[in-house]
Amino acid sequence: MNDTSQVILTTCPRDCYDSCGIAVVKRNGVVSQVRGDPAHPISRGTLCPKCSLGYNHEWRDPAVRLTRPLRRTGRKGAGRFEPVSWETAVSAIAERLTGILARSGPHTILNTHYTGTISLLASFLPMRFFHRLGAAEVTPDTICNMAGHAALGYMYGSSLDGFDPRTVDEAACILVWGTNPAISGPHVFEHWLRTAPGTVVVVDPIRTDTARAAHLHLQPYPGSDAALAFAMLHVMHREGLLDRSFIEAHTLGWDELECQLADCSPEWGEGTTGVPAAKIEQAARLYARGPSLLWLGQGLQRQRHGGNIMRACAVLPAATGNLCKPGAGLLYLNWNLGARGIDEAYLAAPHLRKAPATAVSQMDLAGCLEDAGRSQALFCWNINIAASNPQQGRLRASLAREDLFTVVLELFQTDTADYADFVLPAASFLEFDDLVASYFMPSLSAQVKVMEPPGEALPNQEIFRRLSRAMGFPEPELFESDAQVLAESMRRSGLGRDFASLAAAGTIPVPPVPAIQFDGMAFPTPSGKVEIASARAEGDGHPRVPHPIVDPRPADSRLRLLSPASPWHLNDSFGNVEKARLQAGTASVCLHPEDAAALGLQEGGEALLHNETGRLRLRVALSDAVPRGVALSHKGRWPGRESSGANVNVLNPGAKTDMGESTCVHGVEVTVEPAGP
Ligand SMILES: Nc1nc2c(c(=O)[nH]1)N[C@H]1C(S)=C(S)[C@@H](COP(=O)(O)OP(=O)(O)OC[C@H]3O[C@@H](n4cnc5c(=O)[nH]c(N)nc54)[C@H](O)[C@@H]3O)O[C@H]1N2
Ligand SMILES: Nc1nc2c(c(=O)[nH]1)N[C@H]1C(S)=C(S)[C@@H](COP(=O)(O)OP(=O)(O)OC[C@H]3O[C@@H](n4cnc5c(=O)[nH]c(N)nc54)[C@H](O)[C@@H]3O)O[C@H]1N2
Ligand code: SF4
Ligand SMILES: [Mo]
Repeated sequence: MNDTSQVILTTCPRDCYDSCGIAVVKRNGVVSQVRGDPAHPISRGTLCPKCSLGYNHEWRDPAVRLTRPLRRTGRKGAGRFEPVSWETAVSAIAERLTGILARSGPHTILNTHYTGTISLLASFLPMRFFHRLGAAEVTPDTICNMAGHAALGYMYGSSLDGFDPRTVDEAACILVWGTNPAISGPHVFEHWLRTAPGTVVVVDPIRTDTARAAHLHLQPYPGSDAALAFAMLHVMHREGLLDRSFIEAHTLGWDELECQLADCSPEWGEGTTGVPAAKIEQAARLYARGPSLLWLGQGLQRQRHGGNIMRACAVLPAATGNLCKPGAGLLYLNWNLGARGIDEAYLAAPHLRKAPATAVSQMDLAGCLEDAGRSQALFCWNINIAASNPQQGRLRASLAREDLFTVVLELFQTDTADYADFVLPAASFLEFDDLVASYFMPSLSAQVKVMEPPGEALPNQEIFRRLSRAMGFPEPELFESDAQVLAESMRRSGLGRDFASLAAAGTIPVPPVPAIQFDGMAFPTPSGKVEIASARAEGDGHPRVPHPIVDPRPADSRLRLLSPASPWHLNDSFGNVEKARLQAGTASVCLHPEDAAALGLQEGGEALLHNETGRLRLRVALSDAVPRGVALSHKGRWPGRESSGANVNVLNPGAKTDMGESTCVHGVEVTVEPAGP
């Protein structure tokens, strides 16, 4: 028996709170299984079911993956292509770009990208090419979390320095607000939140599995969270639970907020948010007593006034002194790469850009692509806009523009790839070395090559090296190899390790021991304090302080549509994994039984959802986990694989949040009625 078996550690780079450690089993040099690393503190030996299915089937199947560069032969969107050599593809793209640069200028070349992979080389190195090109930047975070970043930036000076989750044992209370880790970070949920000794309070309009596992669940109507935060502050104020000395020493503008509290009694809060006054009081006391952690979700700020909501909720830690000590603090994303020794500017090389980039919100993308004066070419990499962006109908119509030169880098033939002039096959995370930084745990991990890419697929960064060469760009930064960048990144990190040593460890904690958030009360704002009142916000045209404003309830018996994370998809990834599709079942909308009865809908029946933006037929499911007035339909389906040819984003008008020009995808309103035959 010459059977040799080998286990290689690597890391899942999906856009997920978990950043699971992976163990890849190879037999006789061939990958036989991709599973969880038993020694990894978060994954502990198991991957989530979607990754387990995807990584052991379609992601390693050359018959499903893109393996050769493709050139369009049919009309846009038809998905008809012919294989061409890399040389043909790259020189044709370079020729077309050179013409556009000369005729229309670099600002008409749009760069859309996001977090299809969050590994550092595959997401930052391509930016060197786009900076050098001078392309317009479709602001990535506006599809996800920009309102929260803007809001916390004004108040705390940073949205990327969260509490250290490793101090959870010292927290008496953990307030989880507008995130559902039971789905969006299943291992963080299982091994961090569920094992926490403190009292868990969850704020979510839906009775999610995260809410079911909590000691206390507050169920506000979507978009009413600022009022809920103000009602909690009212209780703390009335009952002497505020930390006056912290407020005095470390915050700015408290009095401008305090004067608004008198009107925000728990009874007012109940009327405004739907949360019983007694529960508001209970949550306020639990949180204020502390020490308390506050986890502010990305789902929370996807509302019309998402920025104001984030600011109002983020007052709680400052008002109660739940900051700058173990077991206290707030977390949005732990994504300060500098704190892990990663030099983002080295990776992305923004100095290659000669003039400031034209910025386009993802909410304006469809409109921009309709206008040939603003858009001559479009690059899509690490993103699947035909599935994930708003205004799906309008966007797809604009992608069909014959004169819009479109290049898509992908692992799979997605709906977006169907509109490309050239589809370039990208290597997956199993096929090249890279680095991964979790956005929840303070850690750094290795992504390790365990197999060759299928066919001629290449990592994103190598594709852009080839394009840089074809464009005749001379800068050496554009040609630095992965090995050089990994070595240089590790050297700059000051961690005293090279990539091989990180790869042997899999994941390392950085810093090695738990840190105190904003240690020494050092807030990176202009005043050095928590700016409850912000002159910068005011200068940008926003209110100086947060207000207890609530989005009006939908009129004309429309429902509020929430489309959060699905357990069987990671955004739109795994939408083509057959076993995950079976598990996810037919696309559905979940309604409260009383709403369904009033609308004449039954379990298993067909509903038509429609609004000024689009229409979509969905199977009806009933559950009282969904409150009255709300409709729930998860994101993540591939439009082309649905009988309707669309997914839930066909209903999203792409309205912008109050701050950051970001998505308010959980603020969509729809009419729901029985679908005709
Ligand atoms: N209705 C609704 N819509 C939403 C949301 C919602 O809550 N509701 N959420 C929004 C949010 S938060 C986000 S972040 C977006 C994300 O939406 P998408 O951008 O669609 O996100 P992903 O599915 O993570 O990744 C996109 C693509 O990247 C590809 N990919 C993976 N690895 C690589 C690689 O190494 N190279 C290349 N070139 N491609 C790769 C995958 O195959 C995938 O097709 O969706 C948004 N859309
Ligand atoms: N399985 C899986 N995991 C994922 C993803 C996925 O698609 N699938 N996506 C990844 C990405 S890109 C992101 S950004 C994160 C997002 O993960 P989360 O931060 O968890 O965000 P969402 O899934 O959009 O919504 C979370 C919860 O917010 C609630 N919510 C909606 N509106 C409101 C409101 O007005 N107030 C309050 N209090 N709650 C509200 C929803 O009911 C939902 O239960 O997850 C990541 N992880
Ligand atoms: S998607 Fe998230 S839960 Fe699933 S394996 Fe990757 S990191 Fe873990
Ligand atoms: Mo996201």
